[in-house]
Amino acid sequence: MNRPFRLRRRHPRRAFLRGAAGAVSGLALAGCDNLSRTAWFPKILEGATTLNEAVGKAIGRRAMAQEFDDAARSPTFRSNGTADPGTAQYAAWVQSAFATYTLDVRGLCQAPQRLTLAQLRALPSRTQITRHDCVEGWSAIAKWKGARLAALMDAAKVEPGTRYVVFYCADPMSDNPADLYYESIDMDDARHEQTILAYELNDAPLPVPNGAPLRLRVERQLGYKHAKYITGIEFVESFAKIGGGKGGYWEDQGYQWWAGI
Ligand SMILES: Nc1nc2c(c(=O)[nH]1)N[C@H]1C(S)=C(S)[C@@H](COP(=O)(O)O)O[C@H]1N2
Ligand SMILES: [Mo]
Repeated sequence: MNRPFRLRRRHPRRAFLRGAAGAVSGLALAGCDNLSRTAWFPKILEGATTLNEAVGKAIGRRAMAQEFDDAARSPTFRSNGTADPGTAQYAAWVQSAFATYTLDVRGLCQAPQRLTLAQLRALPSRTQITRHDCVEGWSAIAKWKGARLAALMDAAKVEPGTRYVVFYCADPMSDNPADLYYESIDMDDARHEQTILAYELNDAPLPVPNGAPLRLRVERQLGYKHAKYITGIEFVESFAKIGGGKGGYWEDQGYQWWAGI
């Protein structure tokens, strides 16, 4: 657990428990600090998440997240986590207004891609007004436009053995420049109608604090699954050998991989 203090403060343990507990929140929150010291409490948490996953699957993974009309949009959409990757490479992309940026698409596919932002904008797109829910206890409604991930997968000719899509990000999470934010989702979420690689927020190019030039919207999942500053996408059958092996930066710190809402 080599994570910087600033990040620990933004994701306090208590807020994580509150988000992850979901089904047991009524029971658990009153005595959260005491309960978390007992041996059985983490098992309950685990059980609740597994139950959520089972319920999610029973309801149907294709079900749509709620969409809203323009009037429901929040006055602003805040930034959370990294607000600027702060690397020389990223600064150079900003300098070029992302004309020099490319997205690297690789892994289990017959047609690996290297796409410019213009090429990403030319892919079949979707626009949606949805609510973002962060485990820290805030939500906001905004309009997103982006390339459908399913369209990109078709262009790349993803192999049948693919089980997960991994998203590699530009922002280092510690002093180690190789310790980059990353995330992963399964095929149900990857091919979901509302899963897009967003390049616009509220009718404007995606701002730097919200993940410019490209961030994931995976509307059936909590905020930390929505990778910002995406530089690479990989199709894999397992994420066991990627990063800490748990499928995402926060998952490697103990968050659940499944964050369905
Ligand atoms: N690359 C990267 N992606 C990220 C994060 C981050 O720190 N780095 N934070 C996550 C979290 S916890 C949330 S709630 C959302 C916040 O998106 P926003 O900054 O547009 O509000 O991005 C997610 N994706
Ligand atoms: Mo979050």
